[in-house]
Amino acid sequence: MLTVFNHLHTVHHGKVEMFRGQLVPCFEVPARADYVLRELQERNLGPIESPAEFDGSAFARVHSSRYLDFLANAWDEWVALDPANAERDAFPSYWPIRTFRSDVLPASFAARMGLFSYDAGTPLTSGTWRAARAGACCALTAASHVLKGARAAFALTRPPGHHAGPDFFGGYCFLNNAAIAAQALRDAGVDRVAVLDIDYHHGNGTQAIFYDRADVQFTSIHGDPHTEYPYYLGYADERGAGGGLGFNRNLPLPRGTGFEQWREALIEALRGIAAFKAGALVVSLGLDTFEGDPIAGFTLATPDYLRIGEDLARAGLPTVFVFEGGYAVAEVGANAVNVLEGFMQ
Ligand code: SP5
Ligand code: ZN
Repeated sequence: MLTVFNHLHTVHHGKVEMFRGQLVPCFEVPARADYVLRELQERNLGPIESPAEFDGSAFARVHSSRYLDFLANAWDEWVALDPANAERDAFPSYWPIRTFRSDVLPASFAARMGLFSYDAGTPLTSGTWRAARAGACCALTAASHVLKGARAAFALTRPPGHHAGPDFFGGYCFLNNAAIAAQALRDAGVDRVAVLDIDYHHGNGTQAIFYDRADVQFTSIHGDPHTEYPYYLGYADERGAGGGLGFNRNLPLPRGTGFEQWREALIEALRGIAAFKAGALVVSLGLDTFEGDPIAGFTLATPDYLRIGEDLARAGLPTVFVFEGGYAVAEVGANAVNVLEGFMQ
């Protein structure tokens, strides 16, 4: 399988994130992508290339222009507030929740930081915009290979994307790489695109982007939001809105779920995807379902990921894989590459 690797990913390197009242070292670190790259090379999974250049128009198909403008300038604005900020990651402190306005774009940087985010665990750093942009280009390049007839392609990038919505960042995500790829497939003439999100955390950003659409079906298997991040979305009764009713499917599972039960949800998800008669599949490939993951609660083991790849292949669809979460750094390479190898067998 061909991999499109974001060689610029290292310029996004958060120092700390807010967790239980403390700033703790980031879980979402550059080494994650490097372990996956090394495993791809060691196991000779296929060619590894750099992304093609794309202008921002494909990003603007799923993100608002005021959000993209904010991201493009955020770091410079942060440093302009205080030159000492160059040594610190930027975090939001204020959020416009219920009863506040979101139509006004405040002049204050802090106020806009909160307007365009939903958690304090997602540091914005000097290289965030450059890394995220190159990552979205990886997703677009992978989609272009599939459009040209490749059976599958893998966008290996960080920061991840599936928590980023039309106009917000969060959950370590800034640009929604999977949504950008799915929209690009649609814009190139694929009538129906299925997105399957197998990260431990509900793909709230992707769901939000496609919630009222019947041309992109979104399915997510994830930790029950009653107890798991992102808490406020990902319940089974979220089925889509308006013309999109019936094209959103959430399969939450309790913390502690093991592979046999998880796989039943996967088979059920694939049944729904088959019924949708998609022309292409985008997989949000999170590996934080692994038993050793430090921030998640399922108990999948490394060999299980081969079987996941085999199950995904049986959908018989041209497939774009997009790297998402997975924080057991030393094992994330073997787990990711097992999915891809299982798929190609
Ligand atoms: C892409 C992705 O996987 N984003 C996940 C963002 C999760 N951020 C919140 C982490 C909450 C951690 N709860 C930890 C319990 C650790 N003992
Ligand atoms: Zn995750």
